[in-house]
Amino acid sequence: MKDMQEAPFIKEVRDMTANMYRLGWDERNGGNISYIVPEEEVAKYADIQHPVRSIPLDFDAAYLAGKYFVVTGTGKYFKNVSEYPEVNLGVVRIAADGKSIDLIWGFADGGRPTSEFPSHLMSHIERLKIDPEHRVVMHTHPTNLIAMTFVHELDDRSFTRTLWQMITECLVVFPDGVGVLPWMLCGTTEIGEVTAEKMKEYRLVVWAQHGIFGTGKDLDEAFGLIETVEKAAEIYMKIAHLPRLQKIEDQNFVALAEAFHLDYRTDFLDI
Ligand code: 2HA
Ligand code: ZN
Repeated sequence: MKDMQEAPFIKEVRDMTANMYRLGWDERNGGNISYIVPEEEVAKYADIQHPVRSIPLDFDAAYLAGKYFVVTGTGKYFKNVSEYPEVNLGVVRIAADGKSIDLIWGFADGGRPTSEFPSHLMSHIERLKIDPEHRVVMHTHPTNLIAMTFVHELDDRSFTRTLWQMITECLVVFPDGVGVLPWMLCGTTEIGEVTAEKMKEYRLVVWAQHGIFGTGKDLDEAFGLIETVEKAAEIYMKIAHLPRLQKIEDQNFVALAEAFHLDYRTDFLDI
């Protein structure tokens, strides 16, 4: 059997967590990733017939029964994932009844998936209903985005408009906009449910004063969405207190949408 630590999907998560740590978004145990991988890929690196142990889930994930995920561990630091993947990551399979998960590999010190795993799984379910290619849920604490949630109103439309107005390409990258939730207790099924509800409309959901959830068909897509939002938030935080002499007008968004054939939230424009 090949070495799981060298599996391409583990290597991708090792590289991504190291990159995100260096951006300063994943202090201490901040942030978590879950990534759907095909059974035939996992089977090249582990004995899928004999799980290491079973871990209970406190909600019904039957919709995802039989699916395999790479997931970061609760209490684990992104800083350490690349060097010690077998302790900080797990490869898990959702059990047939959806009420527990089988650990196939990893969490070698007795660990468990991230405390946000319910939010991840509920978001996976909603995104898969919309896009069968969907694979990744990524949660992180981008600095400028969190700052912006202290000084900007928190409705989806106005938050999205401000982000779009900060960089021309924002409308092209996330024409579907971003959903925004007020401060809520994290790590609960309640925040998972409202996050997943927003995921019916958006690939990105902001948690005010906490961070963001990004989704996509691969790690690059989820990360690319989040880094674009974070860059826009950074520009907002640099200019929010300054007089503005120019802006991107709604007419400019219409021109962009025509040029790039965008399917975008026209109801977020004032025209
Ligand atoms: O995994 O980021 O929201 C730690 C967190 C919880
Ligand atoms: Zn968090």
